[in-house]
Amino acid sequence: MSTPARTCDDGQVASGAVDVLVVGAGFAGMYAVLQARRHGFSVLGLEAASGVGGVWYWNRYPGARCDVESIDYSYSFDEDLQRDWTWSERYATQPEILRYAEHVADRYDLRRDYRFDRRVTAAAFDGTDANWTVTTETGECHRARWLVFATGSLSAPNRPDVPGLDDFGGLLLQTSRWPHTEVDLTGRRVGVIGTGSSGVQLIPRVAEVAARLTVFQRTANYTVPVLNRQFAPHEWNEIQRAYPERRRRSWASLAGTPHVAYHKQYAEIDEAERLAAFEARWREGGVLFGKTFDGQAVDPEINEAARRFAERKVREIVRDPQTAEDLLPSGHPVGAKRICTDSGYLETFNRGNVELVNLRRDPMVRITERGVETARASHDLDVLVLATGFDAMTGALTRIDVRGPRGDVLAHTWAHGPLTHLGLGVPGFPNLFVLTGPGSPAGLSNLPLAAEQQVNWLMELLANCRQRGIRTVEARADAAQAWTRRVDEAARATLFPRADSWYLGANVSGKPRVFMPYIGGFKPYADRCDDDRDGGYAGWHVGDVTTADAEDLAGPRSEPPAPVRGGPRTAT
Ligand code: N01
Repeated sequence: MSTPARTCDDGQVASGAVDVLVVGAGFAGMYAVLQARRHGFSVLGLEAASGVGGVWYWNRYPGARCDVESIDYSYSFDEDLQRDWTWSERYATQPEILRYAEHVADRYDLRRDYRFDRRVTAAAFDGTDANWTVTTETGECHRARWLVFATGSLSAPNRPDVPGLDDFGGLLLQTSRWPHTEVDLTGRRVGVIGTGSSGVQLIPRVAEVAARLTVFQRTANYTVPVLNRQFAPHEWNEIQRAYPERRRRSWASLAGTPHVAYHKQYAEIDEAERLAAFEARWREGGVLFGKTFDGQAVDPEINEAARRFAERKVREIVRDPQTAEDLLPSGHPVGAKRICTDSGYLETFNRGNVELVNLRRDPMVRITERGVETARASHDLDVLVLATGFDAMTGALTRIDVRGPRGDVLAHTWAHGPLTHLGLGVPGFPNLFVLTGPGSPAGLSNLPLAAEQQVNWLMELLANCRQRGIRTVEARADAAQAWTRRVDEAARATLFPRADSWYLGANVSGKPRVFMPYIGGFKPYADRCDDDRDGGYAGWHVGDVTTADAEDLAGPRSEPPAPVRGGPRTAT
């Protein structure tokens, strides 16, 4: 490819070049802006939304809450912040998490470095001055030495390819773009397409008020009651006392939370104890059921035992035998798609105003002006909700026209699946870094901690470059190929590739089937990043402007910088 890097006309450039430009104001982006500032860099944040919060800004559908416990799903970098914020519930709702994000933005005065309502549409690297030029939908251009994409793994909505979607005459909603004003569904005929985490949370809330709710299910999912509860005021003293140890365990864990599997191995115990262990996890509530035993995501026998247990729960709860049958997940191992967490989801199907349409038996034919037509029936609707998920991990980035100095286009480089070194850098794109994206453990970990780990590592690298007068850093092609192979091999060692999940891109038609997140664990990943640094950033070309062709990517072009010690906190 030989497309030249594009530059803005002078009249379009909104400001002089900054050191660091961060795209996105979710948890990763906000922390990147803060740490860039603390490291003494000039920084600019661009955000498509009108405020901070990322996924928690957009996903405002009724019932939205996080499936990671609130006391874990928060930043750990500042003990004063941790002490000053009080979560009201075990699993926080979307409004409370958004309030937390806004509180963080206020506390560190982050908005002063952000421009909102600026959707980034293009970025091009100018090899002559080693700067990125970043263009927004509003036509603004900005220049920066280092470009950090914190655009989120679950942010680009997946609009299903269903014939006639635009013909629908009623109100069409999407969970990931829910209106900011209240939507009154009282007494209306509502249809919901999609039964992943979003649909499973939304459906019970809609059923409470709708005249009639029709759920269009393509794949039944494993769902576990979340068993949410309010925190009592006196609990906070105990939570605060235990926080340091809880965080220490989380930083040393595989998923960024302090939880561990059952204390005995599945093979060592009898059937009664196995069932008791599953029951205990079920009663604990939430996604941990998917990790009851060590090896549950790897060993088909343990996984099958978990499946049988979950099946019994569905049959106990759902009264109509055919509906229960339709709600039984089949064809994918427990946990290989993100387990859903619910508040009364299965019970919803015992209501008289709720109908389940199993699209495997009664396929969707088209959307019409009046509603949804399946092979066997026409369903008239006032409101149709798409709970159809995301073009996950890569979608937010490949929708941006990102061009490197040798004409590489990111969407083309990733056409057969994402190629990254440590999920952080992409060969062909110097000075560009991706946070919580493909090749990182973020999609399978507690995101705020995953973001902190990557940002800490990145800022140490950038500070190091500044100290050494280094203008460019680019992931080496061989390192990226090796890391991408490792991401793939780690997934293949588990049962995860057996499910048509968003981890694999299988939910988006035409997307290559490649397992995208690193499943080897949060702490092992952090250690791998630290090894890379301690090896003198061995996976990167560290030097001046990269003008070489692909063959030249085989070795470092200048002395790599020595690691800077005593920087921000890391996972160890
Ligand atoms: O999206 P999904 P989501 N016709 O992709 C169906 C996180 N999250 O927004 O499975 C009919 O899981 C699709 O069917 P199938 C969490 O990590 C967390 O619900 O592809 N159906 C599926 O049922 C989660 O995993 C929280 O066969 C179609 C559904 O739409 C991730 O976000 C809350 C279809 C999409 O499910 C994504 O969850 C919400 C079509 N053409 C989200 N296209 C919590 O923290 C798609 N579907 C609790």
